Amino acid sequence: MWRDLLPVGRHAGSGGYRRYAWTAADADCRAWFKAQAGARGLTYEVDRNGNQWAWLGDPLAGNAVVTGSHLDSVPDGGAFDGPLGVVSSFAALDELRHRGAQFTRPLALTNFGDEEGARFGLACVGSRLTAGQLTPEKAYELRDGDGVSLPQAMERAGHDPAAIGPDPERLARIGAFVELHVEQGRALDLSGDRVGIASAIWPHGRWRFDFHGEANHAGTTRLEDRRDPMLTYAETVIAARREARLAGALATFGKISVEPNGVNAIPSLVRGWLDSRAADESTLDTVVAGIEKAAMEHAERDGVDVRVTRESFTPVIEFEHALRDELNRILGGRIPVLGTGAGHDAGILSGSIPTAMLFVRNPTGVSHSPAEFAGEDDCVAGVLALADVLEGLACR
Ligand code: HGY
Ligand code: MN
Ligand code: MN
Repeated sequence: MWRDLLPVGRHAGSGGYRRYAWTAADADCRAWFKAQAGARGLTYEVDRNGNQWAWLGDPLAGNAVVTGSHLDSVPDGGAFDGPLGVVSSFAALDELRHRGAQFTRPLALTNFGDEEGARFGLACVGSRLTAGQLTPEKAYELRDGDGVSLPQAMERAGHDPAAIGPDPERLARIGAFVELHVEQGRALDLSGDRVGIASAIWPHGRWRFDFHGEANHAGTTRLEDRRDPMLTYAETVIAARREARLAGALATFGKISVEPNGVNAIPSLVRGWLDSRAADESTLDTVVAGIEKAAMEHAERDGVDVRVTRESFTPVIEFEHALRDELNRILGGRIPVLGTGAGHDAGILSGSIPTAMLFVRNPTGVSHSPAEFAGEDDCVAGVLALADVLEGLACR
């Protein structure tokens, strides 16, 4: 399964993945998921928001145990972030069938669409729509870098955008959702464990900073006559690092767009996207406020106008303790429980249903990079742990 998926959406030059929502690469990933479901005789469906489901047992019976993750990637992402959870779900089902496990609850395997938000800028679109945390109206406003709207992209990919929206009936039929994910950090490498359980997800958000300056000639405009937004942007990036360091938080400007983006032209507009995360919301608020304040002060000095728009925000997620402790009990009680700064569909869904996460050791901690890696032994340990958890939850 793993090898079948590896080449899909992989960029030859970077070795990274470009599996963006509703693109051809995404369609190939979806076709792979449907084929794996069919090969196991599972009942396949696509829900109103484009998430894929593969059912064993009656999808309408209720109290289902669901496991899965996402197949889309960040630009030049790694092979494991998302796909490891989906492949492990199918492999865990194979293992349970090998064990002759008798299911007493419906089981579903899922691929949640557009988790990374790489194309339309908002993470976890499939699960947010389903959980009612993103309204169809707001979803309709999302556009990619070429101005293609989310509904247009869905339509071109063969999914009816008119259907998108909350799906409380579906969520009401789920008793527990467990997502296995490669760890995006080194806690398990440092503790020497193959598998961990999630305790919480840090609050995090995305803010777009628009720096409006004055386009002019790079070769003839005196420095004192410039209103250069790139200068203000650069000062803001430095301020972001300072604010984050002082607060023990995280702040990243990873994406920028420049107009007109000419080597010999002072830009008229620089857009920078801030991703900031902290262990608690008040710290996060302080960090972002500090960065905004610095941006305004530098903009004042540079004769630049800056506007900040919050594009997404996810409050702190505390995974349900009962399910978290049940997983630990099933796995022998000595599994490390660790927090994370990475967002996940399980985090979004935790507002609607009991959810939990299993992490698989990532020896370097590197993620959102072609260098992302997890060893086969650790991945197998993850599959067996997921199989044990599913057996403990759905086969008693
Ligand atoms: O950004 C995140 O934390 C996740 O990878 N979507
Ligand atoms: Mn990710
Ligand atoms: Mn992920």
